[in-house]
Amino acid sequence: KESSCTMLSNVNKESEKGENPGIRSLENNISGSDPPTLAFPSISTSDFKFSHEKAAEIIVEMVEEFMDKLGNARLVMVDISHGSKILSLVKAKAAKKNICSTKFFTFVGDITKLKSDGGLHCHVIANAANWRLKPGGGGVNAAIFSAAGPSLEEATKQQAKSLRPGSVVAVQLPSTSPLFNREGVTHVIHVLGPNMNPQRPNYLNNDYDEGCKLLRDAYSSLFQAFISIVK
Ligand code: AR6
Repeated sequence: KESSCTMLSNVNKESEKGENPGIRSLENNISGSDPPTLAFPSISTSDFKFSHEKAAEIIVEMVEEFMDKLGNARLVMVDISHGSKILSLVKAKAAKKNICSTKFFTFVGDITKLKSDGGLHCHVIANAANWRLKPGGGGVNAAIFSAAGPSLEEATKQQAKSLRPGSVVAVQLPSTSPLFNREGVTHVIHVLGPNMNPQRPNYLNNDYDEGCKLLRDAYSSLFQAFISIVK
């Protein structure tokens, strides 16, 4: 198990040129069929104003906890911006731990165009949702609902009407969705993270004891839901 990870990460390093290490060559050369992959954004750290430092700590901790449960599946943390602070923090923290770099890595790109723009096929993507599970509102939520088309809103409504902070709902994308057809995304997992923005619902008023607990719950539920989908 360990040797196959070492072998893969060497290939990964050798082909590393820019911010996104050797994804195309990994996909083309090593795996005939893509390993089941979850792409997730940093939950709560933009509009919800959660501490980047605390979030990075929790992300790496939760990824580490789930490593052994992944089988051949992998987790990819995505951010749209090249200067992403949270991505750099997570990358640095993950490098200090014994985390297999082919089972977990960071990637710069639009989560709605990972395959078409980035050559990275992700079967499942996570959304940083709002409690009403509504489209719009900016950020990654607006991008995913817009790229997926109205069928995502319909399919979501059939699963749940609202979300509690720290919880998730997994939605299978109807085959009519452009996100399914163009990007090969089969599921969207909506995640509601803790909110530290006084102008948004469920404001935690800087209570990071509760906030960190809820963010751990959110990632744990997300990774568990992904594993249930792909196993
Ligand atoms: N692709 C990849 N990453 C993205 C994209 C994209 N297209 N767009 C944004 N990000 P946010 P939150 C990154 O604010 O803090 C919404 O209005 C972004 O850089 O989307 O959990 C909802 O309706 C950041 O790192 O989510 C909620 O009300 C990360 O995605 C509220 O915002 C999450 O930023 C949720 O706030």
